[in-house]
Amino acid sequence: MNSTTINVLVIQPLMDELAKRLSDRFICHNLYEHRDIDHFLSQHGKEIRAVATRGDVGLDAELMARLPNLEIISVFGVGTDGIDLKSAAKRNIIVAITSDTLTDDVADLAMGLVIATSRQLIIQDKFARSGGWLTASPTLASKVSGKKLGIVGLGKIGKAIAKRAAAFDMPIGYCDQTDQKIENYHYFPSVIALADSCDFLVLALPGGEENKGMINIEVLRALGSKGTLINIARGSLVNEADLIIALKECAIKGAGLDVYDNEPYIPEELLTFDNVVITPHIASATTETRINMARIVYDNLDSYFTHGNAITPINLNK
Ligand code: 8YV
Repeated sequence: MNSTTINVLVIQPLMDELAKRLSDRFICHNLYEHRDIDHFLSQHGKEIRAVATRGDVGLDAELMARLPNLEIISVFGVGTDGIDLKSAAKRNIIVAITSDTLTDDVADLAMGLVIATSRQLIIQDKFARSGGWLTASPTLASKVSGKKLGIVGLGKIGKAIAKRAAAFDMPIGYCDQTDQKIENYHYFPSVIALADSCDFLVLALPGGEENKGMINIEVLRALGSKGTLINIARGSLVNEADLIIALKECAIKGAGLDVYDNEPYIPEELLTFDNVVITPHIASATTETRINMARIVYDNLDSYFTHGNAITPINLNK
C-alpha cells in the first residue's frame, strides 16, 4: 500500500517530534489550524482514514459522524471519555491508547499531591522565599505516613497509587465496581463510605457521563475536615461548585488537583485557597513518558496501515 495516500486528521497539537513523524509517513491535516472546520470537513472529511488525538481532547460524536471512512483513532493518552465509543464500536473503528506507559507517572503525581497538600510544600516554599522565616517559624503541617488512603477506581493507576502508599504505611481502602478481594485492601461499596473512612480520597477512575459530578457536597462532607481530595483523573468527576462550597465552609481539609472540568480554565475561586495545590494536568508530563506515548501513537497507526492491526487497541465490545 502506498502510505502517502493515507489521510490522518490531527485534532489538537501533538508533540513536535510526533507531528513530524506522522507527517513524514501520512498526509496529515491539522484540524486546529482550520478556521472554517465545516468547510474543511465537507471537502476532506471523506478522505480521512485515521485520527490522532489526545486523551483529554478525544473525538466527539458530531465530528466522528463527519468522517465516514474513519478506521482508527490513535489516542495520545489512556482516557477515552472524550470519544464516542458507542459509535466507534458500531462502525468497527479501532481505538488505540498509550496503555501502561503513563501509569507510574500518574501514580507518582498522586503521591506528590498527597505530600504537597499535607506537608504544605507550596505554602512553605512561599514562606521561605518571601523571607518570612527570618522573623517567624514555619507553621506545622500534617503527617502523611500511616494516614488512611481511599482510592476511587482500583484499575492499573489506582493499584500503582496503592503500591506507593503502602510504602508510607498507609492503610488502603478502595471503591470500585466490584470487590477485587485483595489482601490488606479494604473494599467499600460506596464512595461516601470510603470518603467517610479515609484521610485522603484519591480519584483514579475514568471520566465520562456516568461518573460526572460523583464527588459532590455529600461526598465532600463525608470526607470531612480531616480529609483531603486528590484528583489526577478527570475534572468532570468533581462537582467544582460543591468543592468550592466545601472549601469555603472548611468542610474538607484541602485538595490536590491536576485536572479540571473545563481545562485549561480553572475556576477563579479555586485559585484563592492556600490549602489547594493546583497543577495544570501534568500527571503524564515527563519527558520520558511523553516520548514513549508519542512512539505508541505513531506505532499504532503505522502498524495498522502496514499490517492491519494496532498494537494497543482497547476492547470496544465489553
Ligand atoms: C494526557 C490524559 O495529559 O491519558 C490521558 O487520558 O489525559 C493525559 O495523559 C493528555 O492526553 C495529553 O494532553
